[in-house]
Amino acid sequence: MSKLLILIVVLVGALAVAQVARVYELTSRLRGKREEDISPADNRMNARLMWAFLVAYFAFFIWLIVAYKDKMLPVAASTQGVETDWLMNFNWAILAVMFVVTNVLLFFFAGKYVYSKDRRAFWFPHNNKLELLWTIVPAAVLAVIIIYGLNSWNNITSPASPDAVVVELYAKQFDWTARYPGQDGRMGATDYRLINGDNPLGIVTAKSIATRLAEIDTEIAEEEARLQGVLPDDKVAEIEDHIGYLGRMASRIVNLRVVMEQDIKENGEASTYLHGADDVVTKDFVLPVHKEVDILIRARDVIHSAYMPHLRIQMNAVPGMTTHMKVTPTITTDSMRTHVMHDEAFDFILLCNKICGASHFNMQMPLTVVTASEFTAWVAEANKKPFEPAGTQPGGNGYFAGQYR
Ligand SMILES: [Cu+2]
Repeated sequence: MSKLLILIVVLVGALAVAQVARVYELTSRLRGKREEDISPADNRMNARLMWAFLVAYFAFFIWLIVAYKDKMLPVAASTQGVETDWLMNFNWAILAVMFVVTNVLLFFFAGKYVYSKDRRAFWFPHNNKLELLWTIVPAAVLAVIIIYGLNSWNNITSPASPDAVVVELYAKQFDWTARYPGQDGRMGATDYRLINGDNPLGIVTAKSIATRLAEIDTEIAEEEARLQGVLPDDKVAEIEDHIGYLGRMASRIVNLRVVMEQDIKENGEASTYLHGADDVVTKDFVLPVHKEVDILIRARDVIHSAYMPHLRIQMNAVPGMTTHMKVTPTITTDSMRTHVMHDEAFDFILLCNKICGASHFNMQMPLTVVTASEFTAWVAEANKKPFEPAGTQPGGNGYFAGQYR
């Protein structure tokens, strides 16, 4: 209601201003004044207003910086973040100088060179030296920014060192899941066709393949049972379509199994298909301090973006490919709480920074940065709950065994 009132007041105010302007225009016309006749007094007032605006404009600009200072991010908590901050501040410094110089000149000159009938405008068509200056200086500054930026980008995206900690972040609408490589220190292969309730990341193992085939087998059996009932034609067509789809899915999974078996035969222990069972799939995102971390990023459905503002790192999560970025955290969560934020509830955060759907705003996961020894202990504990505990047998009832093998 109050919003409506404000809207009405604003509208009525605008109407009033329009009417006053119209009255002024009509009286001017009655006095025989033409619209383009502007009195020296008017000109002087506009010139003074230019200066007044200049002062108000910069006062507001400085007030903004002071008032919102505490809304800025705290100190960067990774080595890459320090570099990114330097680059950002370097850009801001250049922008600030250009902003102040150009705006002061613009409004100061607009006020100073108010119309005077004794003064002629100076005709200044061309100057090679000036042209060169304002081409070469910005080009040189841009080159420095781009070369420095490319260098930082390469530092973040180049291959990680072999002893880096590896963690995978898996994005889907609308949450994150982390995966650690488990006891063997290697990530297992994944395939989206194996995704189900127990295997949210589609990790490929002999067992997960058998389980998924059995699941599809059950689904087909259920659909076939539905066909036994009395159904309208369109429903029958729909179910037959679905059965066809499930069959194609199953034969692709059988292909995957062939590829897996071939890979294991060729590469033996080195095959990525042998490293998935001990992977740790978790909602706890924990990283060690002062150690290089290689973050692998995948997405299930649409493009998301893994963003850790306190570490100043971000990378898109793209369906169908694995992106990665390196980060070396430099401050633990505990130190952030006691020494930086003075807030016992503070947590680092992983956010989705790509508008990916209705609940995008809530797509986040806390990140805990711990000391090296705490991390070792955490990993040991996490490894006790692998994706597939040792000794479990491949599931499935063998429906496809005869059909596809
Ligand atoms: Cu998202």
